[in-house]
Amino acid sequence: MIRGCIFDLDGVIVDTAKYHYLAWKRMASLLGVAFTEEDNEHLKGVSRMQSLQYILNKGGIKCSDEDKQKYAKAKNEWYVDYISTIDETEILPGAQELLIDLKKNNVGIALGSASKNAKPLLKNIHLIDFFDFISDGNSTEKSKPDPDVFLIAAKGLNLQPAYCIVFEDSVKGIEAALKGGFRSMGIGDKNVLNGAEHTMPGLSGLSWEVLEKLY
Ligand code: B16
Ligand code: MG
Repeated sequence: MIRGCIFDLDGVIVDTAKYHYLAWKRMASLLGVAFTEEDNEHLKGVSRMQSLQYILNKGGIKCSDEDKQKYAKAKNEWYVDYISTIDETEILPGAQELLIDLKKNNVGIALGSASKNAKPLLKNIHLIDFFDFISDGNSTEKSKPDPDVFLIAAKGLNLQPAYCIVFEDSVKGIEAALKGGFRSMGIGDKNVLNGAEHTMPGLSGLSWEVLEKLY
């Protein structure tokens, strides 16, 4: 019996995963580290500082905490610049339709994103009012695969994890959902998100009726 839906943001609701990728690629190149799309898969759903650490490790680079803060700040400034002109056209197919349908059926809606830029982003694409609760990178220091960001979201909806579906495009996010005792829907390639209970290429075609049947 499902009462709530918890959505990841980047790569599920809005097409921003590519901007994180571009900004990290720029930073990696500045640091002289090769950075591929495959490397990027490891960063999806991962906090800013842990993403930076992945790149530093890959390049065998050791630096001070002060430098790390400087690099993370620069990446974020590039990312914020990329998303500054974002609008409704970058909402991923089916996302808005599903949110409308869930609202109509009184299903709790929460965000469970690792991003500290989640709120301004949701405002820019005019979807923020659909969310009953927002749990994001400012809500917890613990990064996916820790389930904390989703547990905070479920608490915000006043629901137990078992009554909520987590929609996630990252392997670490699906791992977090499973650890937290949530139902899960992988958004993307089912060979990559093979831990998820169900997988869909995107939110297109999903409705409350479909979800009720699946779960
Ligand atoms: P920020 P999600 C995650 O968002 C992204 O997938 C990940 O690439 C990013 O590093 C992380 O947010 C932190 O984002 O630097 O904006 O705080 O997929 O959990 O919605
Ligand atoms: Mg994501």
